[in-house]
Amino acid sequence: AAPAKQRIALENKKIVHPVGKRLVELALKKQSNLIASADLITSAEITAFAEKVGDHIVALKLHSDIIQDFSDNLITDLRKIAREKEFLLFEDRKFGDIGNTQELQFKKSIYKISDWADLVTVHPIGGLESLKVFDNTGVITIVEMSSKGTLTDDYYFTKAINVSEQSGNVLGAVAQRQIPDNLLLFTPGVSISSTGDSKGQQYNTPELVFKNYHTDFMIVGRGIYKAADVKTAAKEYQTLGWVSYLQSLND
Ligand code: BMP
Repeated sequence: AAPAKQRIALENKKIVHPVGKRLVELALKKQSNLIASADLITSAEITAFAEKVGDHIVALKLHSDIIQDFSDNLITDLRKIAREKEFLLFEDRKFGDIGNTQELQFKKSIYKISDWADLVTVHPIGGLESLKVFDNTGVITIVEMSSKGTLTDDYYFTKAINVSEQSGNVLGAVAQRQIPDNLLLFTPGVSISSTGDSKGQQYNTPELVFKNYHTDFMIVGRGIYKAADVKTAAKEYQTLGWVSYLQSLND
């Protein structure tokens, strides 16, 4: 592979989307590039998790449609914790339809994602115009997946990046490689202790993703929420992520 270009520090990235700017601001203030994925299935578990990890993260990522007792109360509680502990709410919905359907899913479902999500993920498979419907919510496109055998090959990646750069709603992308500096890079598939699972997930270490991919934000799920001590694990990932980020500025 071609050598990675010099990393641009977060504060020097040309991010214009207000939610992207806020995320960068939070990262610098909290010295964290950690997004915790709360892939838990009850409201009680999710709010308890948010309380424990809140100080260490810049965003809490949810999959609303796995929550068995999802309600407006959960969102009220999470918004309060997010305000107190200063992190954003990130719905990993991975929209992937025509604009009109995405708009209905975004605004009209029982999850009312448009009411509360600062960030949402979208597969840009529906093309540029399908991304218009997300209003002021920050869109993060999935341009490459972390799982073994993903169909997001170089051809798809290049086209998906082009669409992302053209859309004013998109502030960043999910990928496992460096992307243009006008987009923030979000990288899941990060673990300190595991290399994968039995369902195709593949993990890299925080050191690798900051050094090799020049990621801006790492997304960690089981590495934190399955830990015996969730708060300590979050702090560990935060510190290792931030040190790795700073180190990558000098490489
Ligand atoms: P874990 O660290 O437990 O493997 O969780 C990773 C999280 O990131 C999951 O919520 C998954 O849906 C998400 N994710 C991913 O793993 N790979 C991708 O390419 C895109 C994702 O959103």
